[in-house]
Amino acid sequence: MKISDISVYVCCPDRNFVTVKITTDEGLYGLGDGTLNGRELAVASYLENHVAPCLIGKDARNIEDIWQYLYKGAYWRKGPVTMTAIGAIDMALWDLFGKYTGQPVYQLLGGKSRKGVKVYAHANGASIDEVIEQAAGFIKEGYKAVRLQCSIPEMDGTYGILGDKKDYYKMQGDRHLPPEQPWSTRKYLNFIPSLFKKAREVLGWDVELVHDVHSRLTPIEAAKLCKALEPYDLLFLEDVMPSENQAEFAGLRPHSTTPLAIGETYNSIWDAKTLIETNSIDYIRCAVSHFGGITPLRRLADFASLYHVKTSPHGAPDLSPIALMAHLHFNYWVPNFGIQEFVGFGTDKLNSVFDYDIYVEDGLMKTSDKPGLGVDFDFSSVEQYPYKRSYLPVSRLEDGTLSDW
Ligand code: KDG
Ligand code: MG
Repeated sequence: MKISDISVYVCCPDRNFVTVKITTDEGLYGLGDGTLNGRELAVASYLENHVAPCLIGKDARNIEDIWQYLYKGAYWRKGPVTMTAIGAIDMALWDLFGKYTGQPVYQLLGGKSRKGVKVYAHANGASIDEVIEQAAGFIKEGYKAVRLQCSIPEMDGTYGILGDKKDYYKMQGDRHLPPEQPWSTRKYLNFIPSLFKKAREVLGWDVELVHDVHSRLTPIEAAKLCKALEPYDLLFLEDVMPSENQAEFAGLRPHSTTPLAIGETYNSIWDAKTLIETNSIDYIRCAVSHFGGITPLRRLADFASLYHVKTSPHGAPDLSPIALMAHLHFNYWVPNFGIQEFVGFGTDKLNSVFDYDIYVEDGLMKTSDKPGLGVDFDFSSVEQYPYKRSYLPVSRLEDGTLSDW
């Protein structure tokens, strides 16, 4: 089964997605997600100009060799653009191999380890009551875990806590440039424990609660927050500090038993190695797209299992349904599975472009047994919903200093 064509599609059904299609001489095709929020065209160009020409004629079944060829063979290793491109190719090859063998990908990975994949929903709001009301709605629908994010009083529009009021493109203005948003660590730290206090009072203790700090704290601030939230028994606190300095995380452990999660910006096992082997985290959140595909994610999970670290792949709306399906298959199999982030089924436009085979039942995400990843793509969407330049917001302190986000 030789690779005969690799095509890249960039479309914007309410937000941008990069989709890779690998076609073989047998007429089968596989799909991969190459979306890197705010840098979509860089990945598309890397794929079209640097990756595709090298792969034509290769046997599509040699998934591992192709991964090594693109990773080691390029000399320039890691980095989000490169690894997202490799991730898209790897996903498409697993999809293809599934179609070729007539098996769903989870079966090829080693079969199902569970009945379904536990997910956490997102409750976002402008006030504590709004967030809790949303969370209660999810619990009623059967979700067993919810992430709570709330606007901080007197802090206008901070990314990650705008909830339903966020219009992604309007935020970026007529020139389509990164929106700038204010940040005050003091206001945040003063406020956020009250959200979880009220959540436990109203929602009780059965539901698992998650919160994402978006990498905004220093080590001592992070320690304060971990301690302050300890009474509310979170499933995990995500990205409590910026992700570069792995060694700093070990310093949080003596302060608190609040479980920690990180990994959505990691591109390689080397980004997480120290964190894992020093038992500094509890959940590793690397994504199939930005981490270079199913092939390295499997290696990471096996390594993490030695240290009791569970997987919790990133599941934001800027990962396309192809990545969501790849996570679903991976999660069905992975022995040290923790939980999957799930932001819902997307907009009507998105669902008219991607045809993906998932449903959620009693808080568990499931799929039927279609061969491959179980996802298809409307290739005409490129003309119908062309790419629109778009950026993530930039965060500044109240005095204007550029800050972590
Ligand atoms: O592109 C960045 C988003 O995917 C990210 O900010 C979302 O942090 C996020 C999450 O946990 O879903
Ligand atoms: Mg996050």
